[in-house]
Amino acid sequence: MTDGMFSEVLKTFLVKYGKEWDGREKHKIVGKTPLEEAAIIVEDYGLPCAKHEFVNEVYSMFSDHLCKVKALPGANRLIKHLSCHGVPMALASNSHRATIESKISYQHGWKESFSVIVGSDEVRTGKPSPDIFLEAAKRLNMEPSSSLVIEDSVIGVVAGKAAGMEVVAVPSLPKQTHRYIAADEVINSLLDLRPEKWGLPPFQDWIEGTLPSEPWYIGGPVVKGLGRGSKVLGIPTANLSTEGYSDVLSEHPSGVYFGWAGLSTRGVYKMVMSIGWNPYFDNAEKTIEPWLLHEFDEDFYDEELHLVIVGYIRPEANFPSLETLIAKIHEDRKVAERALDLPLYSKYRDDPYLKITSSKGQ
Ligand code: ADP
Ligand code: RBF
Ligand code: MG
Repeated sequence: MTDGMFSEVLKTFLVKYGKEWDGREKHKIVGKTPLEEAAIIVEDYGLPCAKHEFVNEVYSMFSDHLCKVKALPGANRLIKHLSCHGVPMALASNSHRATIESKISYQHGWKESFSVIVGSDEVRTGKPSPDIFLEAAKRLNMEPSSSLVIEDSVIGVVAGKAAGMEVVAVPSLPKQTHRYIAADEVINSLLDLRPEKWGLPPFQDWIEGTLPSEPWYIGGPVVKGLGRGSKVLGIPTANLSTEGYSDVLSEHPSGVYFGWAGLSTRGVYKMVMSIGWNPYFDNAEKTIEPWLLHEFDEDFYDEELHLVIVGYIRPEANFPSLETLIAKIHEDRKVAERALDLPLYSKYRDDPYLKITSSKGQ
């Protein structure tokens, strides 16, 4: 239950008790069983109800919301890929089996892809005990040592390692990598999983260093950033405000993307950008930083900038020096410049969104 929807339900629930959910407890409940979750929240908020009452109430509210839960970025792609290649898959969660089943019933093709489901109510102890994973391997008829666990919680990583499995962590909260040291690898999103590293068939949808996506759209006036782009890196980025884009941004992991940029009074240009916290600078705020691949004679703050984003290049990374960061960004530029000439991507140059002169909206 580590998705945004659960926070929404909790918020509503706590209001009934005159309390406010501030999300601070989020890292404490990630990966816990429903009862453990309840114990933490009931205690932290001093709620006048018993753990099981909490569970019953919250989960009945929650089940009304399950149909709105969106798959994580890259989840459908991964599931389709593995099931096309006949890789046996299990869903092993600290949630109860009934919750898991109703949750995945809204995701197209998932039920058929997971031949085994194990909930924490089906074993003696939930994660971090290895029971859930060992039971999953047993039902799949697989050796634990030849199983790969993909986990978003620290507790789950510990459970996977205790089961003798290889574990890739995909933290559900940003800036948490350091808490996942037990994992064999920590990746930023499922888009970054390289199945061949784990003896699984590689993805075949990468094209010349880029991963195509359905186009997505963001735009608004160019705002002041932290003043580092041109000054520190020699790479100006026309920052957009993240306000109003929380939905789009939560559907797309932080990382380096590319596409087309339309400036209301000037034209349409190739564009490569980073979205995220810029690990090298460890910014407190998430920023959207498009670099328009064109030489301009002047600044264009406050001008309307519209972006059509057509693909992904890589996750944001930290670098040992400013020089290596700059070199990497120039490499991104080359990848984007070349890819945008492919018909697959070049066709979006004519997207009407790039020519709209009014503010926001698609
Ligand atoms: P800030 O931190 O305020 O974003 P930057 O040093 O990143 O400052 O500079 C970005 C500004 O430079 C943009 O807002 C824009 O007005 C201008 N600019 C000039 N050329 C470009 C370009 N090729 N791509 C993006 N912005 C550019
Ligand atoms: N910053 C990072 O800390 N890590 C990165 O991997 C990274 N990649 C970037 C890729 C591109 C294409 C661009 C335009 C910027 C990238 N930056 C990255 C962001 C850079 O640090 C940022 O533009 C400056 O901090 C200016 O605000
Ligand atoms: Mg900038």
